[in-house]
Amino acid sequence: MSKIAADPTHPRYQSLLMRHRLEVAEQKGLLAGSALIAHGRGEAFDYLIGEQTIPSALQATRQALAYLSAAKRPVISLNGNVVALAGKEILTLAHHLRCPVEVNIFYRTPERMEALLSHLEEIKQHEQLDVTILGAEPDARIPGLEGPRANCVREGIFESDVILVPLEDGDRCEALVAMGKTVIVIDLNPLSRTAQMATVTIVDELTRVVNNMNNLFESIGQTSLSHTYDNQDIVQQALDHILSFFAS
Ligand code: PTJ
Repeated sequence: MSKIAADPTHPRYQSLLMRHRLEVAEQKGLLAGSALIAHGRGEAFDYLIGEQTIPSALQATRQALAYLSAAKRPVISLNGNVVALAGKEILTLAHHLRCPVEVNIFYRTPERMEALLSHLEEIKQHEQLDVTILGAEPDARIPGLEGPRANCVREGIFESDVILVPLEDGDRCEALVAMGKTVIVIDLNPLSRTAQMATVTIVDELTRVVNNMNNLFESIGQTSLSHTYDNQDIVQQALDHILSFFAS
């Protein structure tokens, strides 16, 4: 790690740390070719929201945790960027929620699947977490999607009632909603189709969200579902926050 990235007092420490994690993951073969472009887009939006968890995002995070805690068959879907940026933290969340994770990637190759699954297995052993890691043997398909990205595991994504899919693409989000699932997404871009389509949209940076969820879980246990929660309004509040950045 470079000297600057290792210095927590550096004003861009978090951003440098995330970039470093991606560099390491790239060397291990965990990432898609366009992973860094996707991250760059996320960084641009994060800059506009002030690199902080805004109140509407915290509201969405609480609602998401309530859905996941109350679910009969919750699952967390993982892609290359998510494993690279928050592998340990997201396995800890799954451990708290007693739910499986499923590696389910957009740019699917056997080599990447193998690298991601063994990387997660290493974290699980090292941290002594009790989590089922799925994805190695897909045996079902998400209806309405073409190609390998429709592949999934029956006891994981396919039969889940509540699914957390950080950094999801619009088509898959739409297909999962069409299957009748409660779909929770984390996406810094409130304008993305994914953000517009999900049941709960958390417009915040992935690692902040997962840390917030773990902290909430460890401090208060479960959060309760809000019956007045309005996801369109939550997304609008994120957009308004970004617009206020330009007005200031
Ligand atoms: O590992 P794979 O093969 O599944 O591929 C993963 C990527 C992310 C490359 C793939 O899903 C992809 O191309 O994603 P998109 O369509 O570029 O969408 C990524 C979305 O995530 C964008 O809207 C970004 O703004 C957002 N984003 C990127 N980094 C973060 C983020 N949102 C929250 N936290 C981040 N750290």
